[in-house]
Amino acid sequence: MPATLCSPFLTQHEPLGTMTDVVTDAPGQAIDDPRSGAGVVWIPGGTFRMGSDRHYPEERPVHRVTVDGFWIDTHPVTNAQFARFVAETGHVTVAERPLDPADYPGALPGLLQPGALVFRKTEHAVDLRDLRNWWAYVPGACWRHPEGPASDVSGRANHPVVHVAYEDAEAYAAWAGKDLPTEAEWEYAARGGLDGADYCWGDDFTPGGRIMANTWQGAFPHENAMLDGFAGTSPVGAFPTNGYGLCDMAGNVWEWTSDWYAARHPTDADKPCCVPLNPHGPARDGSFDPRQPTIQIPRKVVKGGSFLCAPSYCQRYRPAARQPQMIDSAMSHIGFRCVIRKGREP
Ligand SMILES: [Ca+2]
Repeated sequence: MPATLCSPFLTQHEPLGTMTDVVTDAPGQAIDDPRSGAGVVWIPGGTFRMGSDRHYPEERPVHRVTVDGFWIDTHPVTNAQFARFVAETGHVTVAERPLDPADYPGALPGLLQPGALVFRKTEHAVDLRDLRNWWAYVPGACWRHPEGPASDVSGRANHPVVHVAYEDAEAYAAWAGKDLPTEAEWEYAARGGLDGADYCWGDDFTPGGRIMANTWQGAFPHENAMLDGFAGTSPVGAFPTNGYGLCDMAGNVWEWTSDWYAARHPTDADKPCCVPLNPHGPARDGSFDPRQPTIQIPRKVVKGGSFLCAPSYCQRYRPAARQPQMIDSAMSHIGFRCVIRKGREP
């Protein structure tokens, strides 16, 4: 197996040590998390430049942040891992539960059946300002049936689980003895030690012509050239790892973080002494969507972009990129990974 590719099977069958063996200033030592059996890597703490002043407005301003060291899953939680969690706990995901009409004033009855939002490639070019052109609410769609009741995850055990709302991700993390990452932790890990770089691997999107992440090639959303080999999600480990040995920190699926969303980052600290340590994001009440005032569902930050991010439409396959997501959202391009903070090692 090439050293630049990560594999959950490598880390599951060839553990390199235990969590307490790890030298805390050295990154990249993948070991088994003894609770969930997932590969985790120690990310040494440090200060980095979070955000970007060169891309979308919500990524501004660049500001310094310090995070303590933490463990993070080497890849997004897979269908196989999520299935084990469900088998052991009986967890029923948000997308599988009946909806309360009180939470969705004005919604058509057909939209109140359990289900999830499924991406559908269009036949031709559409108005890119209207997401309804390619997102369909599909009753019966859920993590077990990603495209609807007639679909399943056979052959996709090693793909990231999708259609998980925030509380599903939280429940998984609690079961695994972990937490969801803050946005700062997630971005710091995604940068892989390349402070200030545009991408997880440097400043060139396709170094030497190589596609480094599962994104969308072609004119979105009607022409998926699939030059990376994948129309939808891909198995974790199909693309090169970043400098910390992490898979899929760009593309494949968006990943939940624990931070509430605000449309801008805080400004940079005036002095090194005042750089925020382990920030947890802004307050919940500011996270609501101002364009939809009748919907009072708070929004968390998701990171990393997905297989739907295209240079022509959404260049969010970058560590600084971020997007707000209502916490009840179950979509075919959102998954998650977990962290373990110091002092919580099993
Ligand atoms: Ca792709």
